[in-house]
Amino acid sequence: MKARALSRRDLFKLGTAGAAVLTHAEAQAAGKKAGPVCEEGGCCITPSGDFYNVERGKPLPYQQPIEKLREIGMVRETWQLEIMADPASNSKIERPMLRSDGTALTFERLMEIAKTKAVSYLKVITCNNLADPLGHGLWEGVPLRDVLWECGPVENLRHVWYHGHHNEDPKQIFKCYLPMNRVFEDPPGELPVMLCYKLNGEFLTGERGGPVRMIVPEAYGFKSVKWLQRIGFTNAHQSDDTYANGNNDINSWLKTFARFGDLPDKLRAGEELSLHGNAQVGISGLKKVQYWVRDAGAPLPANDPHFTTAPWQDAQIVPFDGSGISGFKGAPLHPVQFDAATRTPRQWPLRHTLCRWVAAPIKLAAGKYEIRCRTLDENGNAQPMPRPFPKSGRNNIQKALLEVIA
Ligand SMILES: Nc1nc2c(c(=O)[nH]1)N[C@H]1C(S)=C(S)[C@@H](COP(=O)(O)O)O[C@H]1N2
Ligand SMILES: [Mo]
Repeated sequence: MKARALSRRDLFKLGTAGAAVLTHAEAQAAGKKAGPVCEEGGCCITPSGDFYNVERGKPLPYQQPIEKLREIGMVRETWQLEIMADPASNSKIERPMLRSDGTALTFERLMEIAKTKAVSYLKVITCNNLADPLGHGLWEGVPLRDVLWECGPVENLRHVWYHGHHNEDPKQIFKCYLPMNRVFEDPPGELPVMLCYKLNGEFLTGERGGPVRMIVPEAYGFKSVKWLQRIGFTNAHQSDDTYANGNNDINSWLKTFARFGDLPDKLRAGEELSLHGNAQVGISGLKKVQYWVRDAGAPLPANDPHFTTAPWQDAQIVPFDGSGISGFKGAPLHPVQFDAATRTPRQWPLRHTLCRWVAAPIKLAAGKYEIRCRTLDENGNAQPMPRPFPKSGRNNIQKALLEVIA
């Protein structure tokens, strides 16, 4: 995995932020990746180029010359997706889609299917191994089931696996599995797994995983395989994702948690402090974001590692404001998330998205402070419950340090 550059927020969290570190606006002005920090509006839409990347591949497919990209099918004109019964399994399908006989799925054919089946929805991409979301946007694609159904599935079908372009080097493969039933049926209120070709109204760039990537709405980033190349129907009864290596929990749903945005690390007494940040809305929804300011010198509450008895204060979730989202215009918004008549979210925040929160300004006396933020999910459970284990996604209570100078 390629390490990403430390953002200002990372530094802030380490308590080392200084005047020389770029703010979000400065990062954008300097042409650096700005991540999904949202400084205005309720909806933290990340421009495609501002996403942090988590990617493997030597070379990375999108960094190759255009002739090579054409050759390996990593441009829309030459992209082909193969769908087959896993040769290592006894799955039966009637109509595989193969390169060898010219039946592989082309981008043109995908667009044909999209005319009647396309959907789009908001989703945050988060790596279970990183504290911050990588980016959030409106993804458009065709439900995977609509393409798999054309292959005529027959029997012995328990999972699908899929992988991206990997330089034909088995060591570089990045493979994922999904239960067949997850693909063919969405539980009530859930979004479809999709073959995705657009983000925020534009075709996917190579950096973002184009021509086509998988998007799995409720899952961590590793299920959303980029540079999609092949799908297999298998009778394997278990998932065997590449990401199962490294102790990752491959069955984890997105968790709910709050993060701070750009905050000062020093203030003068009498100056107002406006706490703000974003919150990831996981499978269990988001009821509240809360913060807690404490004197850094005072003892922490005894026998309460998750600070459940601390005097948490409520922050406010910023209402949805879609004014800046050009991709909404013609997008085939999914009815699970959006009202068809008003083309606005049915509620805010929505599950699997990133929202913005702010707290009423406060003034603090001179001293050193620790400031924490957390979420309460729709079930009323405070983060990091019910699953505080980092390998299924990080949802620790974030701590920031602040010095108020007399
Ligand atoms: N083909 C391929 N797809 C991939 C990966 C990869 O290395 N190769 N990384 C995965 C991981 S671990 C994450 S967290 C997300 C990151 O998506 P992003 O780079 O669009 O932010 O992509 C996923 N898809
Ligand atoms: Mo990841």
